[in-house]
Amino acid sequence: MARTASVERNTNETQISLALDIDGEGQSKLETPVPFMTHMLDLFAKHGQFNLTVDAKGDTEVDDHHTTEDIGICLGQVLKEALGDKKGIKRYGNAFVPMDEALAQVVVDLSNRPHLEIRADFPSQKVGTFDTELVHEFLWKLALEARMNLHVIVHYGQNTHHIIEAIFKALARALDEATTIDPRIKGVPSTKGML
Ligand SMILES: [Mn+2]
Repeated sequence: MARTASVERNTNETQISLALDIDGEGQSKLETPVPFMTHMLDLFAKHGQFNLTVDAKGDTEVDDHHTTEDIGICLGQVLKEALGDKKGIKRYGNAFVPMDEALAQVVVDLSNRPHLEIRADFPSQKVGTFDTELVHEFLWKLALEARMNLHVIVHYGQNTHHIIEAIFKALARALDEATTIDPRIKGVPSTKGML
């Protein structure tokens, strides 16, 4: 069964259509007014072996906040929907990714219990025109809507672009692992019998 989902979200602030194939080939088709997020979504798809389509418009004349946040909401929603009943998935994922001098670790549990822990310092408040505090906003809305437990630890790093890029690559790899179907796992990987 195809593990795909799509969503359309239209508000006075943003208009987003987003589609995800968990079992993809790392291909992305991205139209967003936030170039740094486009860059992050592109490498997220690539390193997670997901296929991702995003067509986003938003009130970036205000700032990138609403658009970044709402892409996070939509990505979380389609991830949850595409996973369906979660039968046979590994559920947990852990990935370390270095990017030059920066080292990020992301650990996920597709637990149906939303939580974000983030241990990361961004030396710069901006990367290009992008406010780095929006990384937290994106990750929290993603975790909330996907109903996953998401832990992000940046062990060290100096360059903020490198740090954020390492986070998104580690997120992709951790989610790739957690969503992988393991033929040894029968049913839902929880002693509760459901996730
Ligand atoms: Mn880069």
